Amino acid sequence: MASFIERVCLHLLLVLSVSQSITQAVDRSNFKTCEQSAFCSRQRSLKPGQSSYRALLDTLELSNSRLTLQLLNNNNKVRLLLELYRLQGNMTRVKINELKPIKPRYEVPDVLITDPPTEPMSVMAQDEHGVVLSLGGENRRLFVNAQPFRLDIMEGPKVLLTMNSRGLLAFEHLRIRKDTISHKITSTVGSMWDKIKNVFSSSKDQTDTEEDGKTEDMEKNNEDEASDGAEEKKEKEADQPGMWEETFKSHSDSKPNGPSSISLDFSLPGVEHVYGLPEHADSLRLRNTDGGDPYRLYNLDVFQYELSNPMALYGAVPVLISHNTRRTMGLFWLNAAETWVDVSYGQGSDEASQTNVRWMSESGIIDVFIMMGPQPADVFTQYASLTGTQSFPPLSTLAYHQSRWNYNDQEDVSTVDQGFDEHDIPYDFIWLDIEHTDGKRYFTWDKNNFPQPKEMLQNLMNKRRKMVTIVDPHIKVDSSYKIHNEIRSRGYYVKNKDGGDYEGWCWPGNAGYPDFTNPEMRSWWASMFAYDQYEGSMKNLYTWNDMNEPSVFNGPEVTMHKDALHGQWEHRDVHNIYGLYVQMATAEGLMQRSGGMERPFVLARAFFAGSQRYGAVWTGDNAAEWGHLKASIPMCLSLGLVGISFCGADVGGFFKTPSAELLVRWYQAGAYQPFFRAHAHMDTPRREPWLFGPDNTALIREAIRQRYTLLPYWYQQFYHAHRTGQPVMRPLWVEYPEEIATFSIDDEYLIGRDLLVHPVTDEGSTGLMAYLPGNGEVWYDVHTFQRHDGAQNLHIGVTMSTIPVFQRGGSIICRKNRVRRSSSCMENDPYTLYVALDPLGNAEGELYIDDGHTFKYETDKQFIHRRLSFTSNTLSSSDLSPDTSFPTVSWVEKVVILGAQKPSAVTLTSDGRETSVEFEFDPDTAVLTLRKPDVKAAVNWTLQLH
Ligand code: MIG
Repeated sequence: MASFIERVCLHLLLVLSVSQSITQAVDRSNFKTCEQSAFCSRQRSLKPGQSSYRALLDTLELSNSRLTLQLLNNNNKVRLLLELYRLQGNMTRVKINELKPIKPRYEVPDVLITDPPTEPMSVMAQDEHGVVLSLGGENRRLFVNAQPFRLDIMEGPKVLLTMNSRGLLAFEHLRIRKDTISHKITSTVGSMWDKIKNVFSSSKDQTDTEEDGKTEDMEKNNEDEASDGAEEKKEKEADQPGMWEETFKSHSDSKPNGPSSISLDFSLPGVEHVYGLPEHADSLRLRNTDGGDPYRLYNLDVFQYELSNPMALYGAVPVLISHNTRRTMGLFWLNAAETWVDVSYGQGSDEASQTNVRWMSESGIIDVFIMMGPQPADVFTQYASLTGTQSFPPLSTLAYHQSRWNYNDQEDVSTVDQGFDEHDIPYDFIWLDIEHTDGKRYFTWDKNNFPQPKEMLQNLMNKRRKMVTIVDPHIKVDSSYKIHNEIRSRGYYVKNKDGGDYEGWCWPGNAGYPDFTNPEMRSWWASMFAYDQYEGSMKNLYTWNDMNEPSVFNGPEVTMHKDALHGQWEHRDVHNIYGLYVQMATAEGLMQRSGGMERPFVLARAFFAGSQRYGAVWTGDNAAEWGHLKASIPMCLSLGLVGISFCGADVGGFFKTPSAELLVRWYQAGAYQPFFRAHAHMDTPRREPWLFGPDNTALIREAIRQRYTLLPYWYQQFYHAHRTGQPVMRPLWVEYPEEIATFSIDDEYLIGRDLLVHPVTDEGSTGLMAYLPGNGEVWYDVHTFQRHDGAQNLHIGVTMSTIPVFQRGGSIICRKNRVRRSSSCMENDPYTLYVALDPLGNAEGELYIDDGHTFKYETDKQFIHRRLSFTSNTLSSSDLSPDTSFPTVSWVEKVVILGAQKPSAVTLTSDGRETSVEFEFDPDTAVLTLRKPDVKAAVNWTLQLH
């Protein structure tokens, strides 16, 4: 335990760094470069060349859907086991582990939603140079080249992808420390050595039958080099710095298991654009990392992060998407250890373009899924089949959230709440940050400032509004704190390398970190959200998990020591998945407290592959700068590409103070991003929407109101994302995969297929250029209804009130135009249908309705899903899911047809009755408005234009 003096000093340091930082950028020296990360530097010093690995074809075994083959490292004779699977849905899985590791290596659990179903593979040809396997489909084949070891995936005559093409497969086998063996064969080490020998002799049983003395090799594998060229090789195999211990700043990493890193390279011929690998504050298209650092995936609490660089941030999803006009593919590197990824755009041997990608992870195994598309939508489907889809959020969580660090007390909450009503601005959630707790003890309330949490929540509930409180995963070490006592006595804390409870410094002072990788711990944690456990909680209270990287103020790189222990695994192995488990356990808690009836909402800062199943994420501590506003677009787009659709950035910027103009622009942009929350640092002046004069209040009100009118569309998009795994917020190329002009667009995106958004992100802007995609497509400005052709750059003049948004011709979008205090208040309100005709006079859309917050849509088929279509001058609503129902009173109050011609009459047919409908036609804008068709949203009807 730290002494009192130490604590005070640390605290002071912290406070100092927090306040200083307001004017500073990230302190890069707190975070490792690849050079400073021993394994990255070892791996990266290995240059492309002939691979030292050879596939031993005589070890090939093929069962129906699994092929195994040994790989031999010619230098040190260590053998690896390669496993290949052909997976259903046009995917290939490649696993590489040590054939006989001296102890198991970590394989990431809980990310894949099932053991991926396989399909049969067969050998098409085999000789001494290699094997050709059939992967089915359009003449898809996998070539295993024996020496040097290389894998090629081909379709017809084309190579889609090559693994180990540049010979960068490198697998640091687990080993016994040499100086330990030679210098200190004491009794303890001796017995350890014996144990390891036993491991070998037991593994021998399995290999005894193999020919040519392989088992002998095996015994020697890990310590003795083979005799050929042994001297030189031994030199190479000698321990390198940082293998058994590594220091960074004042921290040392004890590395009891020694080196364990892995690396593999992939070449993508014909590819010039790759995306993904969140989280980085960088462009959507990944940049060339030659000559700089690789993209780093290591969940870190990076204070004052900088833009346009590959440094690690709070979350990590090891998925890369490649795209060209013919094909989209994905690579999913299932590894939770610190990972670096090099991207190099260049040329292949035939001078055609080629992208090379190299993955390096500190521990674990190589387990990579190659998702072969071919369309963008196929890759999303493939990835969703592995890791699941976005959880379907409560409708209200798609509305506007008001947060700051902190709303001080109950009165503050109620004043802000009233402020929204006074200024006629809707909002659904108000958030309480860490100051609401009793001394940063989560699950408690500050007794002075929040003496009556239930009363406060009830007041919100009366207005059909909700609250989120923060629950962080660091627990104050305090014997009078129930949560701490329980975790300690149950042995649920992460342990330090010596076996005691790991303690670090965080908001509460000295803190323990629950071991969320332990399922027992997670279910205990979940039970703490029960209404009778979390005192003062009610059903309109939801949760925010911050600091789940985990953030440890006095830890190396502000996180946990890598040699801390999670059961048998080191923190090193599990680091990037820790945050996912925190959000998983919390979401489970919110579900359980309602007996599994209510959909949870949990916002988390750290995430991993699969986090989409547990809630929303945000981009952390951004700043009130135009550049950060711009960056929010590629950051959320990158997350959407890898399954995490529910993404947002702090509206207004967390650090610093936005100008009124920046704040307004940020509201306008945020209103069209999935997670829409204003948030601000404690030290910044208050910035509720009405504090910047009536004009700005009006602009912000209008942006938020636009969000509310579009909630039916957002909700339908999330329903779709949940069902199919398609992203909600999409880069243009996802829908226009052959349009090269869209491949590097960072400042514009689609919501679903039908809304194109180009927020204003420049100071003093009077106009911008938007690219309208699609040859033959038309786009309608949603505010003026002006129609524009696709496949062109369009100049748009902007004023402070402009939010450039276009609806695709051919689509039908449902809105609710009667905006009220909160989304729940609008539940039964009528819809207005916006029918945007394509050049042939057709349009299609959907309408999804359910109760907005329970699982009954799933368990009891309680929902309505309708297809709306306009063709041959007839708009009709038909049932997309005839076996489901939901008792809604919502009705259609208006239909607006864009790109229309004037009819002579309009008739409605519903329930076998035909009535005539009033209409208005504006010849200047070609807008036809049908007033009060007065038809229920949930029944079949047709509206015919004559
Ligand atoms: O170290 O809870 O990103 O949103 O307001 C800062 C206080 C801790 C970081 C979060 C931020 C939150 C703040 N937290």
